Amino acid sequence: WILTVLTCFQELEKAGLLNKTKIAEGGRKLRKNWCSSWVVLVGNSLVFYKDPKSQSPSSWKPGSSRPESSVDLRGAQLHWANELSSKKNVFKLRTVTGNEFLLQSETDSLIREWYNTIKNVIDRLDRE
Ligand code: I3P
Repeated sequence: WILTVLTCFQELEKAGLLNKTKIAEGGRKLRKNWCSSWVVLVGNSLVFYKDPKSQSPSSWKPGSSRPESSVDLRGAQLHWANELSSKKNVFKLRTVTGNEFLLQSETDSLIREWYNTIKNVIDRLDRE
């Protein structure tokens, strides 16, 4: 089981807080609703959790730590998209199913790291 645990840790590539909004669902445009999200890149998926800071301690339950949503990165497209927002440091992630997300951070280095890490996963999956 130690091997299993090690494998799990290897697959966890990155985690952190980003601003997120979904802008399309199945190709249909949605109204923006920016919120802070705890983003975890694990294996082939980007998983979104509610920002722990936005939850009061009294409302926290073990069950509430389940993901809000997750995105399969296989076949996904990633583009810088500063033209799609008044915010800086924005990129767009589009899934094969036509769901589109904008992700943003005020910190240049942080958003670049996220972009590069997600891009590497997408490129790796494209080569498989
Ligand atoms: C939206 C909100 C978003 C903004 C969006 C507005 O208004 O202000 O923050 O996106 O701009 O429409 P509302 O709250 O009334 O829905 P950015 O912060 O990314 O610019 P947009 O419509 O030009 O995308």
